[in-house]
Amino acid sequence: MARRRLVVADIHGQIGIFRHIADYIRSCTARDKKIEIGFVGDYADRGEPGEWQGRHYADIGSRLVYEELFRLKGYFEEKKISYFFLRGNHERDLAGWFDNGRTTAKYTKDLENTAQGLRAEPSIVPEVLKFIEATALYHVDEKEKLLFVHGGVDPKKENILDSDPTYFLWARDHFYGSTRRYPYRVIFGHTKMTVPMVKEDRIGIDGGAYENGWLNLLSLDGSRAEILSFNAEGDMITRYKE
Ligand SMILES: [Mn+2]
Repeated sequence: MARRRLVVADIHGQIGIFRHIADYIRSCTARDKKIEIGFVGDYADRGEPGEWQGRHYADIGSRLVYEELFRLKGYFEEKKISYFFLRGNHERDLAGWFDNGRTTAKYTKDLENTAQGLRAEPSIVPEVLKFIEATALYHVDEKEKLLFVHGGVDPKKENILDSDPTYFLWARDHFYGSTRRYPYRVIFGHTKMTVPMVKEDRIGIDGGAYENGWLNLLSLDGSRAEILSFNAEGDMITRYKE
């Protein structure tokens, strides 16, 4: 029997919304410990502004999201709930920023803000870097023929698992717009879609939370996909249902 999965789209430091999703995950897994929880990456960057110990930060949300992720990870381990954290292009950028101050130019200001929020209490930085290092480029279920990835895959590769890491992190329309029939149902984030793309061989779940205030959560039960969306007030709507 197929297992149920809950997969969180690109969080991008939206702590106000993510807290509701974390609570939802805790309540679902308290009832059913067999649910697997997945994250498709882009946890930080462009996060919420706010106060931290009396000081204002342009992005404190990214820090708070990491803290919540670490709490969740501890909870999964304690309760023996399976999970996976994938790497997004923003994780690679953030790690590069801490490593040598260099990164994709257009994100520099956002990364500076994220780094400042993390350095508000710098002991979290090595923990974040360790977390990023442990993230996977993809997660695959060969039995159910499911592939989870941040950006996408190279449609020209016979075995799409041989795609270059740049594809896993960055792929856009040449991947999801391809006429090829993929051998897996590829679940991906990275590209904001007002209407989620749900096809037999691909599901795009990033709704662009940092722009519109709604963060998507895919519930996948066998081949049945349902996309829920949460806002900071804790409202939950169904964006897609099969
Ligand atoms: Mn991305």
